[in-house]
Amino acid sequence: GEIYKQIITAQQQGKRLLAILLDPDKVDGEQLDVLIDKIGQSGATHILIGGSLLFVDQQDAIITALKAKLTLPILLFPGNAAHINNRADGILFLSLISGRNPEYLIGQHVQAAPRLKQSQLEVISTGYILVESGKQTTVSYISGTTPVPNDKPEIAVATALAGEMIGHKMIYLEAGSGAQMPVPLETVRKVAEYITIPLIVGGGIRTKAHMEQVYQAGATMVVIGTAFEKDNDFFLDL
Ligand code: 1GP
Repeated sequence: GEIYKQIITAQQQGKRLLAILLDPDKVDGEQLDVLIDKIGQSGATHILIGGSLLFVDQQDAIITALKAKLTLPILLFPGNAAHINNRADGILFLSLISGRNPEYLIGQHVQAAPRLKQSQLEVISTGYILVESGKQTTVSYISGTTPVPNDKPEIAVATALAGEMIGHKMIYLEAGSGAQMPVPLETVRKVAEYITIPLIVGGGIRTKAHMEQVYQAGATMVVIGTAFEKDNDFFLDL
């Protein structure tokens, strides 16, 4: 439980955690060394790896290369049970609690559990809440679920509270990778106010000013994927 303990400590001390999300399908294998150096210089505290689909079979190679150079904890951010990889340090065991598709609430988890039991991965149960963000996102389409309406923070709050009461250890408010509209700050603020477990926020965060606002609103961890993918120097002046 080391990774989760550190996240809880950070939350208690009001420290900000920053995760870089690497989607294996979007990583240029030829540029991996450069990318890893940039991650090392970024100030990130965690690396998330995963995506909805895996076209390119390079998750293993990416994790191996990351481990050779960096000591940051690597957490799987899986699209389904097939994406489990024992080389990572832990897994966000995501339950898509904003949706009503049993496959992503419990089905994939049943398939994953025996493999996770045999692995060394630290399993961190995470209530995953998808918030409407303009154009339909991959995660909404693939999961066949409707996100929480963007102008209904109270639904996000009730969902997050239910997630905490069910026993999830963290809540992840997600607009979806490359989202047109990120999770509204008001929603982040209200959810952070009601839950006691750490709050992760990601999707469509493109500027450092916006990152700052998301932390101010109460996020313990901010996740940046696309902005870093497009510009590997995104974090340099952080
Ligand atoms: C997606 O929250 C993450 O699952 C990151 O989103 O790619 O938009 O930064 P971006």
